[in-house]
Amino acid sequence: MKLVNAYQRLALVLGCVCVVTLLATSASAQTVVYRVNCGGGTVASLDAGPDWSADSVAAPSTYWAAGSNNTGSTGAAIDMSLLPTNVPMSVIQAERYDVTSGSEMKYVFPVDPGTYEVRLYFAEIFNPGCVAGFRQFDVLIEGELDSSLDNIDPFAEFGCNVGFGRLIVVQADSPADDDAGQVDIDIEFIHQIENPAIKAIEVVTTDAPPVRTEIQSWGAVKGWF
Ligand SMILES: [Ca+2]
Ligand SMILES: [Ca+2]
Ligand SMILES: [Ca+2]
Ligand SMILES: [Ca+2]
Repeated sequence: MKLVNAYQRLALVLGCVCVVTLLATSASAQTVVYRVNCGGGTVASLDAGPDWSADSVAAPSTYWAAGSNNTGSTGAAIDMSLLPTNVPMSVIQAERYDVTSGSEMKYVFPVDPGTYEVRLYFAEIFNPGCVAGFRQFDVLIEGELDSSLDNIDPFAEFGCNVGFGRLIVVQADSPADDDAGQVDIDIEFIHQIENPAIKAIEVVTTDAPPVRTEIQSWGAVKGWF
């Protein structure tokens, strides 16, 4: 009788542990670890997350690791209809870009080992660039090229002054492309035609299941563009 009770108690305890674990998993919130306003100053957050940190010529982001120190901006209104409502328009109105000489543009974000969403924000805001084929670039995440980040042509895809985002889930625990002594997420912008340009970057924790070793899923999975 005592043995049965012990098993019953054990089952009850295990059952509670399982329920608690499932609830904890399904209820876990995503945390914004990094938020960078590429090409501009600090912009106040529109949600409970951190502000969009500065990455201007005078005050480049700590996480900007390579490329020419060039920025651009527009006063024109941006069509924000494709983006989440917590993305400020002013963040999309300023960009960092990289000229062909020297290194390719790169950002490096030190992180704890784990799985993260890398959210990249784009738009064609350079008026002469509002021609299909004017600008094309690739973005490598942890040295890998996802098809959604191959030959990005912002004007050809969405037109002039239209903000859009691409979301990549990456597992940051591979030493292959990490700097000595730290696990990090490397984001590199590779010239194809004219200069690569980026408006903003977010790194966000996620419980998304693994699909591939490094880059694990992409925008269309979660309704990004
Ligand atoms: Ca360069
Ligand atoms: Ca390419
Ligand atoms: Ca890395
Ligand atoms: Ca920006």
